[in-house]
Amino acid sequence: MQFVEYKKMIYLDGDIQVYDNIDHLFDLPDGYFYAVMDCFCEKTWSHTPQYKIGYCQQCPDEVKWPTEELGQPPSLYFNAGMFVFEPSLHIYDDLLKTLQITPSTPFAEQDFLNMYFKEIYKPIPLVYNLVLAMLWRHPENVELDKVKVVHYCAAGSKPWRYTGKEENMQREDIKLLVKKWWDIYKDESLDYKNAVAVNNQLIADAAEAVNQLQPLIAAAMSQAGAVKYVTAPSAA
Ligand SMILES: [Mn+2]
Ligand SMILES: [Zn+2]
Repeated sequence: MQFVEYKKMIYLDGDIQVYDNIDHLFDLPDGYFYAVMDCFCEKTWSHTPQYKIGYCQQCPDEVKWPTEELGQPPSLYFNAGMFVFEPSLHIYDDLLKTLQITPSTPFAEQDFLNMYFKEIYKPIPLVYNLVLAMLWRHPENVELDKVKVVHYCAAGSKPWRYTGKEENMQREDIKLLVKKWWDIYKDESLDYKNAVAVNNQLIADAAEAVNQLQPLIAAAMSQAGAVKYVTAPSAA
């Protein structure tokens, strides 16, 4: 699969659910890599200087980046669970080549993609990839009813193995989002097979309707034909 027939695509992790139409993302200007900025506040970030000094790009004014000690602030860093990109065989080859000479880092492909696309990365609003930790780390940035895409990435939040025992997992917003995932999962009208079956039935119904109309259509055609072949007046 090369996908080169597509101009733009949206990658989504398997632990992501889309709750609203996001087609308009395909209309974003070409030439950029779009994704939502990550949050550095959870323990999974404890290996980073950001975490150590309590700096997060989601609230860059709370703890300012100490430029004098640490130099320029780090580039904006995206969560790679969702991104808008332009398929390209050239970039594909170059990604593989670059990977060969890149030392591995704790956030594996996410770190790599951030490094590789640093120059053309453009942040998009967090409604396109709600990283769950945002709910308790930066609640002032989140309007839950506006969120279109939810990323069940926090420890214990995967809906298919949710127990509610891990930290923060008893929050009402989390319970609501887990229920929302199950509602979609159980909705048979959204199943691909059902969709195909429904579509086939519609086609069959339409064909049957045309069959029943056939005598009428034939009659109409012959009448039309009769009109058509009326001899034109010689003077025309
Ligand atoms: Mn994920
Ligand atoms: Zn944060």
